[in-house]
Amino acid sequence: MTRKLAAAVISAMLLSACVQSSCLAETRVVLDGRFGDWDGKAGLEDPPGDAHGDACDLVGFSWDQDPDGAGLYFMAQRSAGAGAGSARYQVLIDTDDDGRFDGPRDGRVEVEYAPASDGVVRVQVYRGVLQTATYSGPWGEDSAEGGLRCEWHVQFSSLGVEAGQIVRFEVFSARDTSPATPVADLEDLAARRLADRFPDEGDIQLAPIPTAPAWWVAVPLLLCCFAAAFAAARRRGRPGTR
Ligand SMILES: [Ca+2]
Ligand SMILES: [Ca+2]
Ligand SMILES: [Ca+2]
Repeated sequence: MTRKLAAAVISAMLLSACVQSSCLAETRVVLDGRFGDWDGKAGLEDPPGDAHGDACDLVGFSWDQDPDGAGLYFMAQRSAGAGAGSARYQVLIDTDDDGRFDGPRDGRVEVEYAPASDGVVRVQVYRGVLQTATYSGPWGEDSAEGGLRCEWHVQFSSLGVEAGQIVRFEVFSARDTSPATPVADLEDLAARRLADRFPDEGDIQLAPIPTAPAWWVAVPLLLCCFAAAFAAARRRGRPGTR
């Protein structure tokens, strides 16, 4: 094996190792009511003290995509002044990226969080007016832990979202004692008995959902390296090429 071919093989092996190690190093979010797995994930702070006459003042919201592109994880954090009372969150999802959140194909995720009930989180997913999923689990801090943070997951299949789609979302908070609110008239939080909005203006747009696992990237790169090295070795072996 020539030195250049050996160098190409070693480079390819190093590339593969880098891709594999980066995949292994990525922390996956786990629905367990613990929040260390959210370190380094996408998210933004929300100003404290801007909620509308309600204890459910959002101070942070984070999100993360499933590694296999099957859905999204969310994590909401409210201010310490909120106490440990129950809360309600509403995530509106613009699934067709038309800037509206109340279309017949748009999604709505209703989340009820009860710290006093062992931090249980109940999730209801709607597509338009159709409820497509409901589930629950102990995915929030309980009262003894402060009752401020909770996490949940939404499958894209329950929203009608397919791989590669751009989606937007925005979040509202309220006491869980508030009645269900219509999606229309989004800006009038007080009339809808909602407390806070995230983000304060606009929405969060997510990049197309990646579906290819890392080895889909690594294998073609490795094949290209080997092909280039093999071609170089053949050129050097031909008479008159040196
Ligand atoms: Ca977790
Ligand atoms: Ca806030
Ligand atoms: Ca829409």
